[in-house]
Amino acid sequence: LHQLGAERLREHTARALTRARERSRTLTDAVDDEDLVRQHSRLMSPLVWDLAHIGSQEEIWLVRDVGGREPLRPDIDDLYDAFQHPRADRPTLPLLGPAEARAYVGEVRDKAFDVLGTARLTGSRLTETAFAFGMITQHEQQHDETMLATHQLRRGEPVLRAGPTPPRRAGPLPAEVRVPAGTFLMGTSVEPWALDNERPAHEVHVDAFAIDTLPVTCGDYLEFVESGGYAQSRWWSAAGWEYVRAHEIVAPRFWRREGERWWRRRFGVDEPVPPEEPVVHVSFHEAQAYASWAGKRLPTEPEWEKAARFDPVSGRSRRFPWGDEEPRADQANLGQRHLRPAPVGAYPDGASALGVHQLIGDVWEWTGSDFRGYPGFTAFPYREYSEVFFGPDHKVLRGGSFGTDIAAVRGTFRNWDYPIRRQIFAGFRCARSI
Ligand code: AVJ
Ligand code: FE
Repeated sequence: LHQLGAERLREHTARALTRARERSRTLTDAVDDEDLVRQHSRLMSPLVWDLAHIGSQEEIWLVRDVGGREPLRPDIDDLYDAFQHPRADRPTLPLLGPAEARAYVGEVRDKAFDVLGTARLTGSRLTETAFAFGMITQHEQQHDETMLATHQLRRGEPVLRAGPTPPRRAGPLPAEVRVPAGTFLMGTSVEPWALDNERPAHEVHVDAFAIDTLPVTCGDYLEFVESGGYAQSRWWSAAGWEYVRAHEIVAPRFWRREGERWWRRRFGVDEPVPPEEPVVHVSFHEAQAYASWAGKRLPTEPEWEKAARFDPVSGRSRRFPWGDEEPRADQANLGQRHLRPAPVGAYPDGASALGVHQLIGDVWEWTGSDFRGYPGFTAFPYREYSEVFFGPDHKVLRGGSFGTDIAAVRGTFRNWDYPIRRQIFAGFRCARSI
């Protein structure tokens, strides 16, 4: 984006915004109005809240802040401020109805395009490389992934459609990749749409480690389940053990045992647990317990990023595992193109320089690290994006899932959540020190 002229940058940005809106529309038009306003889980907002919240953030940042235009609906700022109302309370608020919410986001988008057409794309950090537009594009895509998770929690007939995933294409792969000790450049100071928590770039020393070539599969995970892993406290942290006991958790979310067989529900369809797919809908605690049962541990965040970005030949850190180019469909399972992770080995063209597969796409990967600011972190453009979440309460996830758009993931991208959360599209891979 740094290289694009202003006109090309405008076009690129407009296309990214439009793609996000098409996806929001798919997710919200797939269900009837009653379903849009219903709360499908106390962990989630009604879909109609997400939709108007997308518009509200766009109004605040693009229309008012960058564009300097008059507010459209200052009266609803508070309703759609995520910090004012916890998700569980959102259905009781006097929210915009489905028709009003659709009209509102459309009006905001018209104004935002007007601003994009006239804004100077240099000068301030918000307009440089159209950052504010990139931030809002990513914000909409993040909520689209959240809405996709709401769809997964919703009961009833399947309403979303997508093509089948590619089969395994890779030949036999080593179980793990060994990474020698040394420094690499972590984070970024140049990625145009990188968010504050990815910045700045900084040298990090990483001790020698080994990391799994592939994410942990359902088949792998089933061995842990069948060997009584959920009933043996020795694999679990104190907090993890307390959590699975208190909630009587015995398998990943959406799994169900019937006699000798395990089934899972996937967007309204019941199917046998697919042994070759990365396991998904596990909490950090479950990931950690599996890793200790396997004699390993979760990778730290620097280990994960080094495995993904470090090129041992040039010594550089790449934007993506495969290089600096945006993801292609044969490199990563992203963007809700498929409604599930692909089998392991499906994306040999997406492997990193070190030979690690499927780091981007398929499933978010829990790391062992707390969410914290990098050395030199400065909150931008608002403290509530990242900074207020720093600390031991949130664990970092990396790499994006099948439900993450290409605009909202890259080698430096950091996601975070509570260690008990399982409704997100999260899996993991293991690592160990050598
Ligand atoms: C980065 C996915 C943790 O959904 O809470 C959405 C993204 N921030 N609106 C979230 C976000 C504000 C955030 N995550
Ligand atoms: Fe938001």
